[in-house]
Amino acid sequence: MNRISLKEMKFFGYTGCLPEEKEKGQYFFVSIDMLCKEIPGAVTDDLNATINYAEVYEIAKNIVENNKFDLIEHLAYQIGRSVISKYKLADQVKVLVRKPDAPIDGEFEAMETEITVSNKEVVIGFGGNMGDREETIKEAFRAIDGDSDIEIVKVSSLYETEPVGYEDQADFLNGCALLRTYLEPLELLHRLQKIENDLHRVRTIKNGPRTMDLDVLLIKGVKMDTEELTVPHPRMYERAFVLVPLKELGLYYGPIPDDKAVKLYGKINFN
Ligand code: PH2
Ligand code: MG
Ligand code: MG
Repeated sequence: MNRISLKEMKFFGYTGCLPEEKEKGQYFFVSIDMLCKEIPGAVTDDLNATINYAEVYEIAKNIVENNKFDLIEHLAYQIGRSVISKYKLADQVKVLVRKPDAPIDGEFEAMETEITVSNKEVVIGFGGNMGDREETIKEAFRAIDGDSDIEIVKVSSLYETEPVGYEDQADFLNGCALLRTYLEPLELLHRLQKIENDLHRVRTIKNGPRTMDLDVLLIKGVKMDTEELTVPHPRMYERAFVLVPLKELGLYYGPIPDDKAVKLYGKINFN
């Protein structure tokens, strides 16, 4: 991968667990590696087509000087998040923070941490079977597009699908989309839930009618199983209404159950 780095920037800051560290402060050394699949400025010699390291320096300096976090890990994470949110070009931002004068009685070079923040590919499924289904899907994607922390990479066609689970309800319009985001899985989930709620999603019957359902199906490199979110989505491989659009996007190659009809409905134009 291509890389732009800032090495061993020296700042005075107040991060530390001990009260004396927060009061007196100490020097921190910060290094940042920004890894990018492509740096167009390398080819075009244009500062606007790359990451301006002078701006990254200012971001790091401000965060170190103006916060009193307990942990150097958290300081590194906050720097990484600020950098990646400003520079979508970066696929990965590694932040190394060293504290050579940590208040420990003994001999050492430094206490150090390295934290990586990365943009990840995320696959979501979407669907709805109430109101103007097509318009609601467009609105959902306008909202996702309007979130500067989430990039829409590609969206499948829409499919008209018979209801699965609770069957006494109208047919759905479904599809899948590939997104790119550095948000943590639960942060992303909460952003998508807010969009569902804004589109008047009311939660009553399990698997019942809804204006808009936005489900996190897959996150590259992530497996998790918590109360709020399980990734990969535990039922996705049983559902043709998920697998057919996934296959269209080139993200699935396996068999597709044929117990419920899934008909191509059309492409959407999001504008
Ligand atoms: N969603 C469900 C349950 N059943 N059936 C179809 N056809 N499409 C859906 O999106 C869907 C469903 C739970 O989210
Ligand atoms: Mg669902
Ligand atoms: Mg859901």
